[in-house]
Amino acid sequence: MLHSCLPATRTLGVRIVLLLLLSVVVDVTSLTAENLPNILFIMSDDHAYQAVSAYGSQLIETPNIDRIAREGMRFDRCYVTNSICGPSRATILTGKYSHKNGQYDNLTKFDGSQQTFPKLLQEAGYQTALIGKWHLESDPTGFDYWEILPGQGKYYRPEFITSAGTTSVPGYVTRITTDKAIDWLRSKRDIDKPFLLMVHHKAPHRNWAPGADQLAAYERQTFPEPVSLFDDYATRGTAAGDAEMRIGQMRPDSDLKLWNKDNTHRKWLYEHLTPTERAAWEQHVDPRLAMFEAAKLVGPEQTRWFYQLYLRDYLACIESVDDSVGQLLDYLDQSGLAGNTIVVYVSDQGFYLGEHGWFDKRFMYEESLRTPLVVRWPEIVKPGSEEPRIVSNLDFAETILEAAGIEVPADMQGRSLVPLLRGETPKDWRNSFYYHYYEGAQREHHVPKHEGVTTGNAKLIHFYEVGEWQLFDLQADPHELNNVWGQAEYEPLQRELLAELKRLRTALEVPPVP
Ligand code: SGN
Ligand code: CA
Repeated sequence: MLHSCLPATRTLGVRIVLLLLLSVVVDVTSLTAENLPNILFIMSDDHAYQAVSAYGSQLIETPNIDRIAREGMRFDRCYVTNSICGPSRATILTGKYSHKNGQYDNLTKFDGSQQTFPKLLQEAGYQTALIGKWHLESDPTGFDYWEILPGQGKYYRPEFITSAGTTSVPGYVTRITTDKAIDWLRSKRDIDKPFLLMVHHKAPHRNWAPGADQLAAYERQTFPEPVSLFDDYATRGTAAGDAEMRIGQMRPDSDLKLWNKDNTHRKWLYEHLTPTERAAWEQHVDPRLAMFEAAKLVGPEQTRWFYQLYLRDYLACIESVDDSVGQLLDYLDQSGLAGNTIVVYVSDQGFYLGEHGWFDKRFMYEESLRTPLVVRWPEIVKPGSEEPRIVSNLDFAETILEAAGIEVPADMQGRSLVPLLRGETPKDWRNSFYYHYYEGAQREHHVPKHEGVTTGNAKLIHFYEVGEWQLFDLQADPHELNNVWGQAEYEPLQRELLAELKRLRTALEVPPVP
């Protein structure tokens, strides 16, 4: 395809001339600037693939996200490089691992002076916009237009920062972010230029506060429990056992909204609500507290109850995200943009919905390593395709650059997904993937630093901060409950993965760890 063989020209004008020149010798129809694809990149925060019906969720229907999958491609093994917000976002922007882009954890301020894919698109004549969660501390660079939430942002009456200052907007964050995105598409962009619009939702991040309209959506449902809700962490040492992210450790007030009238979280939230929103919340949570107090649950029974409340709120937050996807897709249809716009839906990482008894992310275990990813690209992606190969948030920058006809810089560490999107089967596609989590046991949730390698069928993890190794045969043990490190029958697999870890560390130039 022509796009991939275009040289790295930096201005749209030069690229159009080149395209026209090439059109003399190449018989393709997509040779005008109007045909450069737009990119709508929608990302949520902490959306587990277990809560997407396109992935077979037993918990929720997500018809709009599913529509992208149905009309495009569903990726079944999209792994993140470092399963936490800031680092994932930095990897997406740079196409590089944390040790190359400097964003090791959520505490670091992103170095916005470095190369990012929005900057390269901008230099090539694209119009670039970002709306929603950013969480990288420094001001965005490479965007013609940006409106971001400060830090984690608020669910209700959120503040938005622009280069001109901060404003707070009454209402619910997912809806406001969507309205701002549609407003930008409708009236703020230059219709003569192709665009990149990144819409970054706060939802469904902790503390899982649903929109007033969605509060009751799941309140009467009872959800199946995952097999490892009462994981005893046997065979997985202190690395898993000492993490503080068990459902039973949730805060009843802020996490589960079991609050009485004087509760500080309740007071804080209610101050941010409109009168209508407040009435909906009171009607919703007051009976919850009454039922909880009447039940007097302790131990495992309390954990079971917490799990149900957690999922009710978490899924109701996703309901708003799925609605947002629907509104954005509708706008593309109504405006005539749909045919020439690549639509991506992804989360910044995966999330635990009770597996291993947990909420949150960070670990290299499957639920947080793997993130949902669906992509629609009319005319290019065969509708309803499913892609089982290992892909990563490391690949997004390269993919979008190639789709826009821009040469991928040699120092990016991922690989363009364009061949996979075209339905090709590259023989040299990656068979293994390197992961590294840096925040460490001293930080929130006490997950020790670790690195590892997975082939999708087997996984090796080195929790070097606490000196523990884990090895999983994912085919025999998909829930990762049985660490077989050091077992004689797995010695060949162990040796193979140790060698692969070493190979990947060298190829990716990862500095030594203690
Ligand atoms: C907050 C949450 C944590 C969560 C981090 C990082 N605590 O600190 O549970 O792991 O964000 O999330 S809370 O009490 O403030 O809700 S991330 O997605 O931004 O990386
Ligand atoms: Ca996140």
